Amino acid sequence: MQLEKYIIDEHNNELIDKHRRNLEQVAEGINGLDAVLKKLAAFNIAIPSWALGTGGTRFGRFSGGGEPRSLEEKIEDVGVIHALNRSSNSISLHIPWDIPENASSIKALASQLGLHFDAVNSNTFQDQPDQKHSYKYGSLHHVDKAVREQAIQHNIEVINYGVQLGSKALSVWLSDGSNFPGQLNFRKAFQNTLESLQTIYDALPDDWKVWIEYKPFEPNFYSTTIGDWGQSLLLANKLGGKAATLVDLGHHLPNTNIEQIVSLLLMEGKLAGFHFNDSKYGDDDLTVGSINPYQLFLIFNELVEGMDTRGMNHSTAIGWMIDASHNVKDPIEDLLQSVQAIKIAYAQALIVDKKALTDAQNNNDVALAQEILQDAYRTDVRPLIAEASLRMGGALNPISTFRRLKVRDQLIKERGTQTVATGL
Ligand SMILES: [Mn+2]
Repeated sequence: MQLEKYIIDEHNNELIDKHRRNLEQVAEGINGLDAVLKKLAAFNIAIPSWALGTGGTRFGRFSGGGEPRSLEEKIEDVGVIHALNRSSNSISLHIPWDIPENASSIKALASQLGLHFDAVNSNTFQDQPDQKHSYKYGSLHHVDKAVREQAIQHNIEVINYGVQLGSKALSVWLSDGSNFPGQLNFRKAFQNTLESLQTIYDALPDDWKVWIEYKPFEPNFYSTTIGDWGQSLLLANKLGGKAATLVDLGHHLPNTNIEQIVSLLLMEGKLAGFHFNDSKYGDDDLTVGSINPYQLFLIFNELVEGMDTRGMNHSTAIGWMIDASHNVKDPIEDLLQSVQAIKIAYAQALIVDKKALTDAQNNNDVALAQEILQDAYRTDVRPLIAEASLRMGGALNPISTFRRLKVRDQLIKERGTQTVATGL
């Protein structure tokens, strides 16, 4: 289904007076309001193709109704999200869960909805029915060259799909690791991974990048071959200028200072992109901003400061994507909430008084530095997000519009109650 703009406008009209009052109130205290709104309007976050169905755990999966049954329907769902928030103009495909059988018609459907294709993601963490060698003991790091070769070829195949769709990056996350001490020679595992990635790197088109994601544990519980940002950065540096590190918020041990990691990766020009989610314990894949919105703000504060220092375009220089799972929520509502939370943190980071903060840092005025950050964090920037969305033709309140328009009911009518989207 497609949402017509006039339907969104109708609902906006009911909310517009209250919105204007709220905006006026917050606008007063903001320097360079127009520039902030322009940056917010330009900011987009990619939606992964695997997040449009209900997520499951290893214990079970409770799907909701109206889940997309095909890649086409997944793209339509992203179209609904983008029509509502005007901030989700791309989709990130996972191969083989979402193989574009007919690339040109898939591309045409996406562009009709104002969407393009973000990074393509390979999968060597599961065995596929028709594959010769198993990834039980890893893929790119495997002790057997034949297994490594199979995984390399898969990644090259993913690049080829991406080329057909206009993607510009390959995103690699490996589950390679070990479950028990002694199982693996760490150095050989790293060297095999590097050698495999080098072959993949050499197959990248000139204007492509490879993003190397890291994760400390799960599915392996003793070691992960690309377990942290140091290991990812080491690989990226050895590979060359087209390789960089991808940070997934959930892929850190508890209490890791992620804002410091992104600051240094940006300094090195090696921050490829970001996977947003939130967590209480580990890689929980919860809705962005649902547990620790202050951390998200602190990360964005470093992102904005670091990108401005290097003169980078906030919206396009880095890959922004949600990587989360929704076990109990409507996936579209969850994604709308996540995008809003990201934009709130971004807006708060944009309104930090940078000059005052730098002065406070140079004067070792610790209390003032904290005041400056928290002053931005405690500002209710939601009217700014709403205004940016309105100016781009989106909804003032995407979730309430989604509910008012009974989008899920229509999807259930169209697709049925028993549909199951591909993914985890
Ligand atoms: Mn991720």
